[in-house]
Amino acid sequence: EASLGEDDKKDNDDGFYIRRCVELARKAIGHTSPNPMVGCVIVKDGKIIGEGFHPKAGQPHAEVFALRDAGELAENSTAYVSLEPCNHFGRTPPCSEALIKAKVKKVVVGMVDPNPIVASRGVAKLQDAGIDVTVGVEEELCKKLNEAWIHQMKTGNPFVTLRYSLTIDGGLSDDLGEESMEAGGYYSRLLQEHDAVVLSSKSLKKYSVPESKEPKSNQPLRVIIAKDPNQVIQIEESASKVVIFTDQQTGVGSEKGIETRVFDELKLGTILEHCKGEGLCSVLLDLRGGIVDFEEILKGVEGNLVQKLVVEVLPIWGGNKEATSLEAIKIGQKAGLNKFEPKIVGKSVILEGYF
Ligand code: AOF
Ligand code: ZN
Repeated sequence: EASLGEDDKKDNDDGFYIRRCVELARKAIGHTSPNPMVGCVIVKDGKIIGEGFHPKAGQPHAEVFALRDAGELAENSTAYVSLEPCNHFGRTPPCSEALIKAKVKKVVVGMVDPNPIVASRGVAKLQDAGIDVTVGVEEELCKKLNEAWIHQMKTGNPFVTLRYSLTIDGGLSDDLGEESMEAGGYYSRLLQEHDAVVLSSKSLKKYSVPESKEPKSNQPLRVIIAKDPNQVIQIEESASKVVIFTDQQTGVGSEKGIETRVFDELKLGTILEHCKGEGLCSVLLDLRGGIVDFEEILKGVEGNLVQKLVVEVLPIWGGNKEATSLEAIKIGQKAGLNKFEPKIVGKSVILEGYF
């Protein structure tokens, strides 16, 4: 993504600096879970004197890095943060206190923290200390940045993205577009953004287990749904973790002692419940090869198990029309796909929607 230049500053400086916070926060994409991505800039006399972002759960928050960067100049400055500063002792001490100690004059916050242990207490603490606080600048952008984390924080359930490919004549396809797996390709980015990807073992016959090609990327846990009885799943050595989910009927042999979990029934609900139990905050359901059938996916959508839909339309003909029946159309309609601007990625069209 292009960096923000002086030209983007326009007349609304608060918006400009919060957009810069979001840009900084994104540097840690895929690395902060179960924490959000957060960016912070310290501004004095119209100049940025400090910048920081939260790199990883357990490490200091964005504000701490930005204040360190600014040093003593932080006195009488304005701090911009994409998420409300925290006010609790968690893995790290409260950022509200760090801002007060640094004697900042004003704090501009993108959005309040939905975390019940923070929820407006950070803002209150700053105000009690006489700091001028503005809340809700570029709020939509800040919410989009952490859509998965916000959902997980509010519901306790993982944020689930459903993905499938359609051919130009509306059939279902097991293919990905040529550029989709490359660095900058949308699939590579999806992998980077999610804690886990759920795949069908059927898709592995034709494709190797996908890994994000983004530089220094997080690699999601790869959950492989074993659908072929007695299939031996062979997986190349890789940095990312793999786990096989299977049911009692199928059973599955695995090479190199890959971790295998056996369930009574491999239903969408069971799969996601297990992901939740493992502390996974976001899950990508990649429908290639079929994880569960569309009827069940539709039920999952209706039961609010799935939050987001990403469809890749490939410039080829002749996908499987039977599998795309009525349910697939209903799923697309429910996600309001027609309201969204399609993106052209390589030779594919990508549609995104929310349920
Ligand atoms: C901020 N700035 O950069 C982040 C915040 O376990 P801890 O101590 O890291 O606390 C995690 C919580 O702190 C997280 O759930 C969220 O509410 C807040 N994260 N807050 O002011 C940051 N990462
Ligand atoms: Zn904090």
